[in-house]
Amino acid sequence: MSKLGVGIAAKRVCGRGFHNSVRLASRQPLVLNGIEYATDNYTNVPASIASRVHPHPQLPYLENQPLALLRGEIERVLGARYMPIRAPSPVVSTRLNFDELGFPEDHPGRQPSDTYFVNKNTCLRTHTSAHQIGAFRSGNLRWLLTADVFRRDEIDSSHYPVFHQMEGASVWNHEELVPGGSVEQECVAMEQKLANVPMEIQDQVSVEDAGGWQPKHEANNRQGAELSMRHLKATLNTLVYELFQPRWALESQSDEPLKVRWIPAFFPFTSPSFEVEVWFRGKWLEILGSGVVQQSILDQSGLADKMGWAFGLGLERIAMVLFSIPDIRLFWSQDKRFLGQFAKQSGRSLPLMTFKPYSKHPPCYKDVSFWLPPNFHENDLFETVRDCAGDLVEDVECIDSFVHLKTQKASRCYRVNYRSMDRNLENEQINTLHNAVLDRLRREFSLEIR
Ligand code: FA5
Ligand code: MG
Repeated sequence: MSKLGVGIAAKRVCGRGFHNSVRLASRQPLVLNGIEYATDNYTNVPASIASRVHPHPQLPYLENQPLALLRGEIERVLGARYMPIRAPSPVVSTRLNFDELGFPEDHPGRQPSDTYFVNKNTCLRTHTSAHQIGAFRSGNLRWLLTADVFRRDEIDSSHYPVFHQMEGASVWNHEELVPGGSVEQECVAMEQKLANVPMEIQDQVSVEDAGGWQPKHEANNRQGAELSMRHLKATLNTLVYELFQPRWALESQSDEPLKVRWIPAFFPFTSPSFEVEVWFRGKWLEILGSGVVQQSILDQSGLADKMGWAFGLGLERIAMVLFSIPDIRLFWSQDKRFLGQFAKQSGRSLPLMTFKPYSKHPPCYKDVSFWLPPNFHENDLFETVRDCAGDLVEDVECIDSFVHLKTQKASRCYRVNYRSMDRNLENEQINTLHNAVLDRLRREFSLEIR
């Protein structure tokens, strides 16, 4: 289920039953990129996150960075007709990130437990869609925007509070969306190529299940909406094929073709909406969300007479699979043993290589057990650990939970796994770190540690 769709991203079972919490505000201005922002009781950006805020996204633009190689490949596959846009600072208004996109007031994505708030009306963008209207307003009808996005989330090898997305979109005048017109010609060209490659496309979703056509489609240009959707599917199936086929061919032992499937989704800013999944290493991997752009978005963009599609994909998730990168923290490594492996190989912009882990240093587990205070969300715990230990924390897992029969107090026990990616950690150092975590939990959330 999509985080920005009908539900919240799947959380560990232990996380259920927690209430959302808002960290006590210091009321001192928050400085991000040298700019001071007023704070209030929504403010929940810790120092470790504030230090990741830059005027533009960084990693997808660094040489020898896997995320940069992947961005380059996606731009190459989609072609020069898509205007590449490097996003501005991630500090955006909640109007841009939520309201203008049609998020209802009570949408879970708006909770301070899930989103970093600078103050009530300003947040760190949680998705590239925050810039959809801006990109359209600047006059681009086809574009591909890259940004760092921020979400409060669990801690494990595939979740990090900052990750990168690319958002693409294409819209046309209604006159172009007619049989035999330029859009249909592009569809036919892409579909003919796809018909001749070894890829199985599972695409039986009914439009009704995917949110249905919009009122304006039904009233005005249903045929145009159908062509937009057809173009979206041909474009993204082509992208999936180009990205995954070389890897699939190298790894798959059988004659089985690469498989992609389209499943219904819900996003407030597209309808019909779909998620795209790729069958890889024995499971379906969700790589993107997409759909036909809501008319309200086009109206706000000054493009009321147009129609088209948009999608948003996660770069880390794809790069981890394509290059066999085992831990999402590695993307932030400056270690030559990491970046050196992604030095460009001649002739290929996206090297067909498998990352070789250069070390596996021993882990160090520390548990923390406490009585659950009211209004505490497990993301508060995750973030406190992250803020104290930085990238030395690999995983935090709920290992026990029970309710005391007499007092009815709920107890939780979490196991924190500390492990460095590039050196051995001394037990003493970890004890100091872990004690700092416990101190802060006591101070900031009045946790009764057991
Ligand atoms: C969105 O963010 C929508 N804005 C996508 C969209 C754009 C839909 C345009 C329609 C039109 P979602 O939360 O599902 O949706 O994230 C999109 C993609 O980002 C996911 O498919 C996944 O590839 C990636 N992603 C999401 N959460 C994470 C995470 N915690 N870690 C790594 N990648 C993630
Ligand atoms: Mg999703």
